[in-house]
Amino acid sequence: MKTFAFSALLLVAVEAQSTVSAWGQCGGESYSGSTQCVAGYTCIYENPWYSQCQPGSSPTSATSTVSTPTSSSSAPSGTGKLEWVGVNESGAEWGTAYPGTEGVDYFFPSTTTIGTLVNEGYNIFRVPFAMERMAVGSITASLNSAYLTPYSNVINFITSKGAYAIVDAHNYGRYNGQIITDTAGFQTFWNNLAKVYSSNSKVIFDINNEFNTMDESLVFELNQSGIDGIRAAGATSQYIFAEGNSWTGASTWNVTNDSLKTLSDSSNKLVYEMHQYLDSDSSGTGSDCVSNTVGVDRVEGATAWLRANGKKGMLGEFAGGNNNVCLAAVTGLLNHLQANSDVWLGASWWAAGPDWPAGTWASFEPPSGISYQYYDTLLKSYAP
Ligand SMILES: *[C@@H]1O[C@H](CO)[C@@H](O)[C@H](O)[C@H]1NC(C)=O
Ligand SMILES: CC(=O)N[C@H]1CO[C@H](CO)[C@@H](O)[C@@H]1O
Ligand SMILES: CC(=O)N[C@H]1CO[C@H](CO)[C@@H](O)[C@@H]1O
Ligand SMILES: CC(=O)N[C@H]1CO[C@H](CO)[C@@H](O)[C@@H]1O
Repeated sequence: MKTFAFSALLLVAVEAQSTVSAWGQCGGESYSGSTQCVAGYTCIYENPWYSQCQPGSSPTSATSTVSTPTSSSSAPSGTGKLEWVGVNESGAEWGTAYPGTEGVDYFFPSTTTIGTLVNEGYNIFRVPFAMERMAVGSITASLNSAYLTPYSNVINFITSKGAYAIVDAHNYGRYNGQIITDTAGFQTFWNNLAKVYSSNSKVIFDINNEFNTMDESLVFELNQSGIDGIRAAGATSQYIFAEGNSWTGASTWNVTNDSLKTLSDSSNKLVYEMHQYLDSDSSGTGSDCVSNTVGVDRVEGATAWLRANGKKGMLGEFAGGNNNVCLAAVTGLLNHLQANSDVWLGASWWAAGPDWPAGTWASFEPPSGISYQYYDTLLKSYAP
């Protein structure tokens, strides 16, 4: 209500100013431009930091915080809040020297900065690891405690704070660079690892990061064997995140991964994890976003797929650069997920981690990561 009064005042004060173009920013903390949209568009309040010119002649409610999705899929029935908002904590998967040396080839995330983010309201952290370090020499090897112990310290720290920790095998469906075809061995790997966390319901198992350029039936089988291995370990209370082929992209999910809808989970806590970047090739290598609306454009097909198949989704990786176009695209994306929170459970930014240089465009490491500085206020406003 306070915000409403403030916007109304602002509107009166700047009436004489020029108009803002379609999808442009028209309000928000420290914004000083015009709040009047071009004909046919209305300035919609999204959050205290951002209002946007969206199609329509007048808002249904000036205090509405959720924009109406333009998707042609059936109407959302979201609760208006995501269950999870957080970040990736990258570092332990770095490098290709196996098992390699901690502090040289790879790094564990900082529990200090994770604590900072938890205190800000973030409640999910995806912690990538390399299977080659967890099981050295072969995927069926017993787990390597020199790597598992410090990794578990991070996981246990996160869950002790009440947040969820995603145990992410960051392997692209490969081990030592070779596509994993031994589904039984893969099941053994997950059985071994799930035993470690079987009594911790705040752990989430992420079977594999970004399968790509491999046979879809193999992706299916690896996923299914991972699920089966985890449940057979007695880890029955946890969510499992399954990723898809084609780098688990949300924008291509509806045309590459339809077969994954038949994965089965005896605990019925399976969530489809998708990734989406907003640069020209969706790779996340560029900090530019192709348009103000690309966030929504690239996920609405996945939203429709999730709803049509009665599934839940998690946007496990996303990011945008530190510029106005990306700010609009990221805001639109988060609003879309929130408006469709009946099928989207959450989102996690790529990436925090102590060893990203602070100037790396997507760095979310407190206090000086460039994206942390630019996006923290916005992102945490979506936290549950
Ligand atoms: C698939 O999803 C994309 C991205 O959201 C969308 O543009 C496209 O129309 C969808 N295609 C089908 C067949 O649903
Ligand atoms: C349909 C299908 O491919 N099912 C497979 C799922 O994965 C398990 C475990 O690897 C296989 O036993 C199934 O044949
Ligand atoms: C490889 C694969 O599973 N492709 C399927 C992905 O989903 C589309 C749309 O349902 C199917 O047509 C493809 O066969
Ligand atoms: C966009 C981005 O940061 N992608 C990263 C995803 O994770 C892999 C493995 O850590 C990195 O190599 C990518 O740069």
